[in-house]
Amino acid sequence: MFWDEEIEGLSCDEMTHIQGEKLRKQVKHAYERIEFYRKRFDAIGVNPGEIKTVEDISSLPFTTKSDLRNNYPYGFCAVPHSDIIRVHASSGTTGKPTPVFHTKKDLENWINCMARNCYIAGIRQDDVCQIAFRYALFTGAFGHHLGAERIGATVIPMSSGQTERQLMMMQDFKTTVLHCTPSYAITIAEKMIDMGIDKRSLSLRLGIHGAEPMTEELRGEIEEGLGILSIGDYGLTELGGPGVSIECPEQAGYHINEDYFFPEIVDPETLKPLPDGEIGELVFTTLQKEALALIRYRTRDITHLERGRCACGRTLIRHKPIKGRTDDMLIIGGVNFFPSQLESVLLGFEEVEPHYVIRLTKKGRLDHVSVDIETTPAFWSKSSQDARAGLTRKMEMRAKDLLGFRIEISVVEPSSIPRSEGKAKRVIDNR
Ligand code: DLL
Repeated sequence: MFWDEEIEGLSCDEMTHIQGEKLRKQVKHAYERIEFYRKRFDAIGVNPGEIKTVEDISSLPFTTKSDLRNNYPYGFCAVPHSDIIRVHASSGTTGKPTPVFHTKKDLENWINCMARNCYIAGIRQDDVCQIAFRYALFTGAFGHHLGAERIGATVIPMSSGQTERQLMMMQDFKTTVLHCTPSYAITIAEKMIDMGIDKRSLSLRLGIHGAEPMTEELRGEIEEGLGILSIGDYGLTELGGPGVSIECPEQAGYHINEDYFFPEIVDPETLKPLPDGEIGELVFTTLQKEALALIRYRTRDITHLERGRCACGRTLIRHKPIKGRTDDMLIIGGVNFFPSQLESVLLGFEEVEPHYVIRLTKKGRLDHVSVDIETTPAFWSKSSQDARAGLTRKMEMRAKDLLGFRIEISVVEPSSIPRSEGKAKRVIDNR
């Protein structure tokens, strides 16, 4: 039933014990091999020998993306460069990328994490997996490719884009699993309608979607549009990419590979650890890395943790869907909110499609938020000006109830907003 019988059903005590052992070694490795950590530990008077159990982790310093940037490219590399067999990097388009390095063992561990994740999601040997993440420095495609291949499934390395061709391959090779971002899944579902392909004529049954947030409403659109079960998949380049956590078919939180990544939730302001169940910033310490050991890495992602056996039988600790990132949080007129909260409101209306942009501008000294959202083709073609104005009014009222201030919403023509093949850009800040 499980990919890793010994790990996935461990009791909390057993897991904590294993984590403690691994943490001790990882901290020693980081201290001895990475100058940045040696200096940080010494500066705050922490001796790695004092770290004996996971409870001791709170005495360790945090690591941020700026720390990685300031030590680009090899400052955090804990092994001789000749031991590195693979480099990936973040998908950001500006500035220097954030790299991740793999030794042979790191790559093998990544494959195991990804195979475990693909298995947890429900992939089996007789599946045909179409990888529609981009093959590039970006980790998404390679991770999914390696994991599905390790299970023994058939892998089609399509990369993202060429949506008509994606659909042709799905038809001809009877693809059962689609791996891509949630926004690209929506783009594919829409193209299917344009091409007159009936979803029931495809063999697709499962989608694994990650690299960007997926609200329940967006998941509903994907499941309905493609006729599949949609599973959320989480990770970040700095930790290797995907392979950190994944949902099982219960869709009740993301099981973390906690024998590889030790999770904490901290208050992003005070950096104090928060108890299970409280919402805060997700922080990870790697437990088995050779090349890029990271201590208390601040992901900026906001969520909470939940312990206990899942209905799937696994005990791996779960995090809830990511609400947003601390650096994506919008502060308008003193109110903090995440784009995902607004998305939930908008997609609650059946007259609209999941294609929208949020624009932030200044009106005088005040921040102004406006949203353009496409309607369904049926609504657009049948509705009068009054009906469209009535719909925007209803959406604006619902948004105001949630956020407490007015957002200007316009419904726009179907297909007028650019489609995404990777991570969607939904917020344009012109302030
Ligand atoms: O997006 C790795 C990945 C590839 C994960 C494919 C899953 C599937 P980065 O480009 O470094 O790496 O971006 C990492 O993306 O800190 C989150 O803010 C966001 N993110 C990733 N997965 C999810 C998810 C890859 N399931 C950043 N839900 C992370 C919400 C996600 N946000």
